[in-house]
Amino acid sequence: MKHKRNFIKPSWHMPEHLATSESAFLNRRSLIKGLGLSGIALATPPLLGGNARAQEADPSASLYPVDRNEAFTLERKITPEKLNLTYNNFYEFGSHKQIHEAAQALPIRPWEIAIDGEVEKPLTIGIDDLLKKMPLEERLYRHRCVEAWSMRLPWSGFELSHLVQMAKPTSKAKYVRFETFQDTSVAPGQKQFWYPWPYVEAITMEEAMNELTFMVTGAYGKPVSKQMGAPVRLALPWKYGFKSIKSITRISFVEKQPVSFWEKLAENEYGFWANVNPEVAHPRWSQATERDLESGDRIPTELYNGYGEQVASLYTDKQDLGDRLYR
Ligand SMILES: Nc1nc2c(c(=O)[nH]1)N[C@H]1C(S)=C(S)[C@@H](COP(=O)(O)O)O[C@H]1N2
Ligand SMILES: [Mo]
Repeated sequence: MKHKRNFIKPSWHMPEHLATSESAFLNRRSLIKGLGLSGIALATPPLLGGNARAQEADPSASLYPVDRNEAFTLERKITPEKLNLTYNNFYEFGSHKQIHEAAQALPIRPWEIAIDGEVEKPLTIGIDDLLKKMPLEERLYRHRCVEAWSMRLPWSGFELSHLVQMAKPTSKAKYVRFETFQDTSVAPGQKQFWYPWPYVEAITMEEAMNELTFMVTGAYGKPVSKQMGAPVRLALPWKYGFKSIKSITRISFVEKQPVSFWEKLAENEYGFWANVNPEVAHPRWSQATERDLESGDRIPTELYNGYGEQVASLYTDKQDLGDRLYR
């Protein structure tokens, strides 16, 4: 018999309108707007922690901005950077949206990424060496959280397929598994033992080679911020946001399907595939519409978050998985 572990539910285990941290945040925002103070009050404050390394300037800053790839554009406007910098999901720093100050404690240099598993030669590479090898470009992508809020942003980075080519996986490699850093001395959330740290996500090799699968190293024309997953995170715009793992330290090519962080916690709600689908409700809320973070407008959610043209073919042979493709 399977025994379900009891754990404290994150805010997105509640119906969205009951998530207090979020509604408190939105009220604060409209209050600030009303006072005309948004620029001052919402600006990210200077670093508060005592970690000297964390305060160093990002050595990759001179690489940005990079040229935009016009093949990836949007109909609606980009979500303001300030909103993106102050409304985040990053459970390592707390299970609410206002983790941006806490995340500044994360040291992002030196930052090594291990590439291992079913590859010709496992290796460890520093982020700045990796950045030199990869062709950087900017793309405008949508982002759809499983909690039913959404935004649009200009990511900079490189296609994961380039890294896969560099890694030379063997024919045994069927999945790519990603792991986030683990360090309780900087990430207080990781002291919450009921979560299965470190954060892990995984995709199939086919998904990894898809042109949409993007390794993000920058946003809004500069290095990606710590709260958004510096120095490197994934962007899988046709999947729910939790698949887009932040602050990656290990990329493994593996034979068996890995179990991801949220899947371990609640496999019936946050499955391996997690493709956006308006017709398959989360067990506790509808996915038919989403709330645009900036305007608050409810907009219809699209199948594969609007990226069907690029990714639908990945799943034509998997329709027998039914709802499991979507949750
Ligand atoms: N390591 C790690 N990666 C993560 C998360 C997290 O808690 N830890 N949250 C995920 C979720 S649920 C979402 S919606 C996005 C949020 O990215 P953003 O804060 O840049 O909007 O990051 C994803 N990646
Ligand atoms: Mo999310």
